Amino acid sequence: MFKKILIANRGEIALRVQRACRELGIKAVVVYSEADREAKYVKLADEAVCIGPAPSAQSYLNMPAIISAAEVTDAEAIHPGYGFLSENADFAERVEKSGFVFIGPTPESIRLMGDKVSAKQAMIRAGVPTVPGSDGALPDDPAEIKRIARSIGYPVIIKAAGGGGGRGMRVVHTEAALLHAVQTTKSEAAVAFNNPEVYMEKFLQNPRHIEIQVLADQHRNAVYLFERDCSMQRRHQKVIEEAPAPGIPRRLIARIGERCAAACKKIGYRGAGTFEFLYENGEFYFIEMNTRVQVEHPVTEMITGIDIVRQQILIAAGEKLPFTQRQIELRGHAIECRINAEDPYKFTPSPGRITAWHAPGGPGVRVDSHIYTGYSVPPNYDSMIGKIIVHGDTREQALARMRGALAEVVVEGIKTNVPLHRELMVDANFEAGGTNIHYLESWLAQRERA
Ligand code: MV4
Repeated sequence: MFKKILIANRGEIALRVQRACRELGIKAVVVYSEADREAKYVKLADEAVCIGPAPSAQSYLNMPAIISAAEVTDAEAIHPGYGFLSENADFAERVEKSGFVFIGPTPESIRLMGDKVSAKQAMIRAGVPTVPGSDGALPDDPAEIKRIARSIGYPVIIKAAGGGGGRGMRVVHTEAALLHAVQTTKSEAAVAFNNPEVYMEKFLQNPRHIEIQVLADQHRNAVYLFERDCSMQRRHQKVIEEAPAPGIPRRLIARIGERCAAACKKIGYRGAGTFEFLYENGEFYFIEMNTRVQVEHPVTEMITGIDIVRQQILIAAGEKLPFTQRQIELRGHAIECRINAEDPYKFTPSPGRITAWHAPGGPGVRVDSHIYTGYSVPPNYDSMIGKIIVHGDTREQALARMRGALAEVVVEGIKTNVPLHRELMVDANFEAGGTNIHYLESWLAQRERA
């Protein structure tokens, strides 16, 4: 096992990885920017190395600085967390070329999934159902593009191969608008992703976003850890996640989960990963794969009892998965509310000093956060400052526990979205379960009018 790991991230996930290291008896090195110097998890780490000024381009995205930090501290492996360099194949490659272990998939897997066209083709070959669409990237011939759209049927969506997570997409409702939309998406993609390739899919109007968590080791073993429902989102930022997904037949999840695990074996995937699907009218359609640990991983940990970050580390060290698919049981229900330093209704960032922090607690309540009374939320990064996760025997119990946790929590000195969560937890449609990806935005628009 590793003796020392470097954590190439910040905030709650840096603390989360540090906790996993401590439990495994592994020393944790954190890197930090000048803006994060005072953070408690930085002081709590076995060693800490400043890698540059506040802007992430000069610190958390600074590959040479991070690799040098691993060299000077004699770390053996690097955990990238989420965001920043976590899905950067070049970084994974440089980490390994420098003699460290990248705690994640191979650079080849990251690259395969980073290109959404090659990712989709790999999934089709592996037997994972995908959204009906173009066979690979769109050709240049206008007549051919029109023919493809006609055969799919309008509305269609044009997506950049280099995009993902909602970047570089355009919905097209009529043939009259098609070619201009393709051209514009291509030009934007050439600039944004340095790759003009685009592909076409049937546009699904009211899907849910359901994702399957997987773990795969370096010995051809792969399992799925059920699903998460991440439909409650605004502008591609998830706000609430839960597991299992309300109302989806368990047999269907098992079938799709088995396909995901089989796909992992087929492509030689290793580490933690997430298969993102759109779910509409009882059908699953693969859209993208994330090759990192995700913000919402705790809801899966709560329903399975499996520590995903611990498993990432063990897999990277070459160990075999300590369980088979049959041994993984789903227990109860979990819900996560992301706590953001922002105006709860205008969504403008609200960085600054937290003058009071009181964390909720009690049975089935987990808080993943690096904040404390007196902590200053820097203005330079994502506004998420932590997560409240609850678990219950049933969804109703989990909901009741989340309502209690949100009633207890105190964050003073900055604005947070806690008031928004308090309202959503008593919303009749959320309570019923199964709302789609447009629900939150229409709920907010409605609220605005009222
Ligand atoms: C789609 C779609 C409808 N039909 N693809 C947005 C993020 C990116 N991961 C894929 N996205 C979508 N792809 C087809 N064929 C609708 C979305 C979408 C969405 C997906 C998941 C969660 C939130 C979303 C919000 C708007 C659009």
